[in-house]
Amino acid sequence: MTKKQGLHRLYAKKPDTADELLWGRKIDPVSRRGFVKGSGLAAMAAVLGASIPFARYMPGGLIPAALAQSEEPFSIPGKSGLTVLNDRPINAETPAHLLDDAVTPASRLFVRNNGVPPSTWDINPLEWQVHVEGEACERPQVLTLGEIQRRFRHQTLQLQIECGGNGRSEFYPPAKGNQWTTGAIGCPEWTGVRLRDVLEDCGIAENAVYVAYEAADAHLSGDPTKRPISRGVPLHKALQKESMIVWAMNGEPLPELHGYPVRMLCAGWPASVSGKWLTRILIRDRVHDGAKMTGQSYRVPCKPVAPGASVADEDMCIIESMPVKSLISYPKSGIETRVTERMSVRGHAWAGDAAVKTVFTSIDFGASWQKAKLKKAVNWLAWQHWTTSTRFPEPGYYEVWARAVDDEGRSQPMVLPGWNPRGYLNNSCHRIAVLVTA
Ligand SMILES: Nc1nc2c(c(=O)[nH]1)N[C@H]1C(S)=C(S)[C@@H](COP(=O)(O)O)O[C@H]1N2
Ligand SMILES: [Mo]
Repeated sequence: MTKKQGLHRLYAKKPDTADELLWGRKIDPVSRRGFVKGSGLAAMAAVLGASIPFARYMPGGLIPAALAQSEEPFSIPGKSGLTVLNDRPINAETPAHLLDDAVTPASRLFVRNNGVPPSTWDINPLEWQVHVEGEACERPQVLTLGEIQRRFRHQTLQLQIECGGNGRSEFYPPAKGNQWTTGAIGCPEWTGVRLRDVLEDCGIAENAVYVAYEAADAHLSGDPTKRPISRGVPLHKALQKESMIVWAMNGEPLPELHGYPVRMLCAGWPASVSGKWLTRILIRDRVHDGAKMTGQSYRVPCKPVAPGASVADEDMCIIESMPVKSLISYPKSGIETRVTERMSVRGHAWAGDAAVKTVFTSIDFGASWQKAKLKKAVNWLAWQHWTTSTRFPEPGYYEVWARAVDDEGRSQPMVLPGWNPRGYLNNSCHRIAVLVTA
């Protein structure tokens, strides 16, 4: 474990030096390409336990997936195999191979808490109150969860939620915050009512522009006047028929960690807009200005900046739809297979508010790509499943890379996407290590 982190740190600080130190790999400062050769190649092969047939395509500064990926034991009740990033507040992510289910079970959904969750074990969920109000609300109401369930039409949808910071750990210079790798994503099935129906019942005034949530969790400082998080979405997103107020996940009451008894859910956007332990819905006449809406939170530079640049608050724009992305959920990175065997590979792909059009895989570090079989989403804003199978030309160390393209032609990048101060929106290709034996 320590060794692996050391490796990451080494690469994060000085990728070129790390490369040279470990494998004698020199990187061309202009093209950013570097190829492992000679004794460096031998050293890398020794560490990986096999020769690397496509070494000539392997980019410089790339930590082999076999070394880059690691797991830690879990310690959160009800969460099996998740990697705990910190425990106050609780944050945990799911290793890629544990996200293989079509519908993410509660035990495998990542947890992101900004504050201290309320204690809800002894409440009567039907009496939980949600206030609907705000400058642009015509008929403010206090609705109990029981009333919400009685008065509005129910719907069940499979919807993906992904933390805006998923993938943050790869950015350099590093960004502060949870060092998510690939596991802050999931796609459970949710039951509730349309947010729109509730908003309309309370009257959306002409001047409404934003819909925001407030919640029952407490600020980490213990200061009751401070909120840990209170975010929202523009009115058009709140009115989308997939935007919901939910009380059940996969047919069960929401787990406490995921917002019991009720949460807001606006899929396809940073999951921070999906408020857990919902107490208040605000129909606002301005862009919401709650905790983690302003400053640099969940914002990226409006125009691209150089890595490490400091960006003024007024030049930061609120993140809306998440970018196109995919995950290899089978096999597990590090798998061994025989050269005579075809290996099946599968995973999921999603694209924020858009749909995924194509998924490609590569076994030669992105030099060539094969199209995978891709299914349509079960409903809008659910992730899509893809499968493919591949043969390896000779024994050795390989990486399988996956790359999704959305219906507007936008592709996942093979290298890191635009650096930003808080490390959001890393949608670079997921990759796994494969050892092929004779
Ligand atoms: N009330 C409340 N809602 C919240 C948060 C929070 O800390 N408090 N975290 C947000 C963030 S940043 C994310 S990524 C998602 C995580 O949802 P999950 O823990 O159910 O996976 O919840 C969002 N909703
Ligand atoms: Mo998040």
